[in-house]
Amino acid sequence: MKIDIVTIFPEMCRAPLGESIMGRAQEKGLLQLTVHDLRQWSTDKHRRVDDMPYGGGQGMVMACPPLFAAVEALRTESSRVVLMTPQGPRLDQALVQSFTTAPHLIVLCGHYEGIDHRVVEALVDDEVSIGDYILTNGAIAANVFVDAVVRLLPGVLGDERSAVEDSFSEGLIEAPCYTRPEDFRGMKVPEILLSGHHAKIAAWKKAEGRRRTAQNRPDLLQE
Ligand code: J9Q
Repeated sequence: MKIDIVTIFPEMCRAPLGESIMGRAQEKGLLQLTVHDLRQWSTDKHRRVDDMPYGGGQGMVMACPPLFAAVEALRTESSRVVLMTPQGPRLDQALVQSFTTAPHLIVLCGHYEGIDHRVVEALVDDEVSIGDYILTNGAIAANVFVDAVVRLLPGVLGDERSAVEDSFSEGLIEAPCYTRPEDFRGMKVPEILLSGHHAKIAAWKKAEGRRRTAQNRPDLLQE
């Protein structure tokens, strides 16, 4: 998969997406990631990419010309243009899945109070929010989005199983997990996990997963 991220804070994506599994996905040739500085498409002598809002209001608005120039330079027939914005549909695992078959993603990161709506209307295929809270800029959200998509690409995770079996892929939270020591300051690992009864352990994990889902995420149980 090819991914181009367009942001005024390229370092905010380069470091996080260069580490660990995302870094290895690139070394393995499974991900071709380029992080672009939007200012390179600014024609303003001060390299400005934003301007005052028409009709008044707080803050600045990201202007059309640099964003149009960026997308027009980067897009091909097969590109899907994604805008990180708190106004988009909320990202969940099903929406993440839907991006895994795209050969090319162009991820636009908004900043400031907003982005000229003509960008959304004319260029953007998908608006994506990573959750109901306000970030300082879209590059933070882009890291979350790219990580969630790329880890699902074939060959990216060493252990193919873990992509499918992780929390949420079955719509429920996982059972709690433990490692050595068996007794830490008097806090003991549940007996059943030490028993070696694989069927009983599986049943316990399923029940604990359900219990934790009901406790922490009742919204996941109401389909
Ligand atoms: C660009 N808060 O928030 C949640 N998902 C995306 C965002 C976001 C933000 C500010 C700018 C994206």
